[in-house]
Amino acid sequence: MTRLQPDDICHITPNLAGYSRELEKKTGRSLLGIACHACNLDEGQCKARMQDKQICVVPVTAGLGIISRFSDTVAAILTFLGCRAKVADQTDVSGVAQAFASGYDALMMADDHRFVAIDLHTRQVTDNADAAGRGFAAALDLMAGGIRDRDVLVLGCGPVGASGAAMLASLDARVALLDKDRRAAEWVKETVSGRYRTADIIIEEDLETALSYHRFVLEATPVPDTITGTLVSPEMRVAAPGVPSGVSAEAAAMLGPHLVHDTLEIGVAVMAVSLVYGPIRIKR
Ligand code: PYL
Repeated sequence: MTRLQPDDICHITPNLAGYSRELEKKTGRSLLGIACHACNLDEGQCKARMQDKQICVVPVTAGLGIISRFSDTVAAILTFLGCRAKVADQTDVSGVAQAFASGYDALMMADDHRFVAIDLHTRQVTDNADAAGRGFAAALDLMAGGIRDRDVLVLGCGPVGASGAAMLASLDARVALLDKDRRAAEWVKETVSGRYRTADIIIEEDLETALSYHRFVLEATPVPDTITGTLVSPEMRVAAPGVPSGVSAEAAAMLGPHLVHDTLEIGVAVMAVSLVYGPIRIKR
């Protein structure tokens, strides 16, 4: 997992309303709307239940330590969505103890390996990588006007790509996978095929060839410039949860409103909605 830098997130808090409006223009749904779509939930009902959730964000000093503004930004996203969120006064074990002792419903915390939301009542754990994969797949579904029976290319078969591929398969897309490590793609194909009616998942070998005939792309690699300007076509729609983004600056400018990318917002929104509604089964 690529570690976020303060510069990757410092713009988020002051721009949450603007970002949500931008998502609405691109996908037809707000930040909360995309998260609800990812969890197959009604946005109105979800909004009403968000305010019942008290979530404690616990800063973690382990490993490479605190990322400046990380916890504040997560709390700001949760607050924007309508939850009651607060950053713990203390870090690590003391922060976790505070979350339990003060009666919070859930906590969120991240070290260098995992970023999780834990429901303190049900013990449900939601992983950010899984949430981001689902959230961006949902955004792609919306940008496509329905991904059912469409060909979708998933670039990168790590945890985010795997989750996105599963979500897209659950929506009955025809999924193609590409990873520089073919075994990763084979593992995702096997896992997703086992869960969904998806005997038709294919593995692509060559990036340029695959991009030449795929209109819908989930870019889930952490490799900058995976999609460059020369590989972009006017009809392409790209959802890019990768950190750093695999979409080059030139490609991003060419895609314009047909690209959804962020570093934290959609993943955190899906985590929050999952907390509100408990375990989500993504198969429709
Ligand atoms: C959460 C993200 C998504 C992308 N990369 C992941 C990352 O940066 N993980 C590290 C998070 C560390 C947070 C730090 C803190 O401030 O509490 N321990």
